[in-house]
Amino acid sequence: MEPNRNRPRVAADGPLDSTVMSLLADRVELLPWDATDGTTGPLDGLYTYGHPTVDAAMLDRLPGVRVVSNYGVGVDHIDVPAATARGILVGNTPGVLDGATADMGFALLLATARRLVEGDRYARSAAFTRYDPGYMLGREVHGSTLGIVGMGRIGEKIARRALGFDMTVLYHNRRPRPEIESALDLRYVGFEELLGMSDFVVLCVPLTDQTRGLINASSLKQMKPSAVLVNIARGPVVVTGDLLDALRTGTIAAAGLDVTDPEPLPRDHPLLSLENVVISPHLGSATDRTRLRMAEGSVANLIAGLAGHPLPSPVSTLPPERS
Ligand code: 8YV
Repeated sequence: MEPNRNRPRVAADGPLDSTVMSLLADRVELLPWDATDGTTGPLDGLYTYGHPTVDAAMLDRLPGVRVVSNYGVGVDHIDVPAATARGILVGNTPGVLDGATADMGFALLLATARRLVEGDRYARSAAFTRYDPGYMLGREVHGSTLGIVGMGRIGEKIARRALGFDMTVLYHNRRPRPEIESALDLRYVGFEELLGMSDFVVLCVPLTDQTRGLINASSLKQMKPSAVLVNIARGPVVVTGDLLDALRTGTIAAAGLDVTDPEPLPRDHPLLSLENVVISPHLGSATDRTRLRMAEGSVANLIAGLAGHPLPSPVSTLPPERS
């Protein structure tokens, strides 16, 4: 069948957010992701939400694509240099989800420290017959030391929340950020120092070649046996098998994971049976208001890119001769 060329053709990975669907209706022809195989006609744009992979081979198959818009901030699934080299704009939605993601990081930190999910299971079970002052003792959050790995927008929001919990806050980042250190009472330390000193380690880094496998057997050994690891970044920042061993053997005390590798974990994965793990299904930005802003931002990027305009929120800009 001859493709309808009245509207730009965009392949989108589903299921799509209902706001995105309504904002795009009548403006683009939405096609299933399978259309990226190039056999059903040319495409003008791609719309993703944290996955699937957009690599150089796909872009070579689809020479008409002018823009790749991602619903979310992390673009580790997109080969941004390959897109840029082909004159394709890539857009994401930073800024709008920092507060919600930091809230989730803190929710996991508190839930893991105070054994909230384990307690919920116990409170619902037949085993709970009377209060016992000795059961389910958790870890104190207030007054403890928090180590934030990755001091971008989300890391900064985590630090602000930690102030309200009277925590000592250490951070490690590619570069120190002296401009916020005194305002937020933060201290920049080396990665290993952070691991050794922190009661809670929260991961807020993007997934890159440098951060893949950052938390592995050797880094876990440098943490306190009483420490809690919280991952709100990307699953592959942590080596899953090494984390499992560390949690089983008491190298660290507990983990709160909003992301895993793989995601989801296989249903029979041993991590899922550990009591000292709290896992959420990648809920970092999952609030109604944040989702609305992500939908609006990602659609604005897509429409701008299709029209040949600069993106309101570009991941990278094209060299002058291409833009
Ligand atoms: C999204 C995220 O939920 O923005 C990100 O990078 O991980 C989350 O906020 C994810 O991209 C799927 O939409």
